[in-house]
Amino acid sequence: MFKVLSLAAALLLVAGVAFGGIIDPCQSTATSGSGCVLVCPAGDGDQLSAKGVTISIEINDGAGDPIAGVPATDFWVVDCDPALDMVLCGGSASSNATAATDENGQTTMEGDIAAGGCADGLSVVVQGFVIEEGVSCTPVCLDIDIRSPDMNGDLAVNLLDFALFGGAYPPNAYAKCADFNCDAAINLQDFSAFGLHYNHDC
Ligand SMILES: [Ca+2]
Ligand SMILES: [Ca+2]
Repeated sequence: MFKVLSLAAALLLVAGVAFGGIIDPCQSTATSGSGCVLVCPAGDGDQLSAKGVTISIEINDGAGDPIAGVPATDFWVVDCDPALDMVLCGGSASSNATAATDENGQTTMEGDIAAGGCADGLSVVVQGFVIEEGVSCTPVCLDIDIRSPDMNGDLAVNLLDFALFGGAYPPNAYAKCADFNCDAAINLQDFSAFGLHYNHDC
């Protein structure tokens, strides 16, 4: 009996220690507007802020208390749906927060994302954990469409991508990943965006 009680006490102690100051992805939040962002492996694509999709982040512990001082470099974004294959350039360095979390546990992500490939939604990662929501703690998927001249996601914009782009250019069938400004048409505007990033890589 004593052993059981002391085990329970030890567990409570561990739980108590773990509760404070440890990031809880489900108690944390990530929000943004909806939009379309062109990314390039070279990191010279659209700024999230310029496209109206600045990501607001709040980091809390298991008790719902804010955690200050989480470094900017501990944040990055990933494709909500791995099947759409957005590929990050430099991994976590591809998309950091603007600053460490403040006393309210808050920071933002406003800059560019160094990446290739295509995505129809982004999740925010903090220290390797995807920020979650709801009672079932499911990953937050922000309504941000990612398009890149690096269409095959090998982190270089070259002739392979040009062939893919050409394959989606009228009169060929529309392919959303080649619609770099998400205006439901593939035309000279998209071609111009492609040309701007030709030969770019990480
Ligand atoms: Ca490529
Ligand atoms: Ca377009």
